[in-house]
Amino acid sequence: MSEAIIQIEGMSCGGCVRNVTRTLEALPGVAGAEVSLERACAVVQYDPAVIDTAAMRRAVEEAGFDALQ
Ligand code: 9UX
Repeated sequence: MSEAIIQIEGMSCGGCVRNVTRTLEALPGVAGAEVSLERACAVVQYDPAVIDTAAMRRAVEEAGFDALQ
């Protein structure tokens, strides 16, 4: 299992945090995601054999937020 930190811009409330958490945790290969509104980031536990961080960022973008490396 690997850990990645993704910077996420555009989260304004706890609902955004829930949406981003659900979005990330629904991805195959993601074991868990801890999303912080204050720190504007997600700490993601994932299997690098199944998913990469670019796919995670893409999913966050599709959910309506800006994801940075
Ligand atoms: Mo809160 Mo976020 O009402 O898209 S859910 S701003």
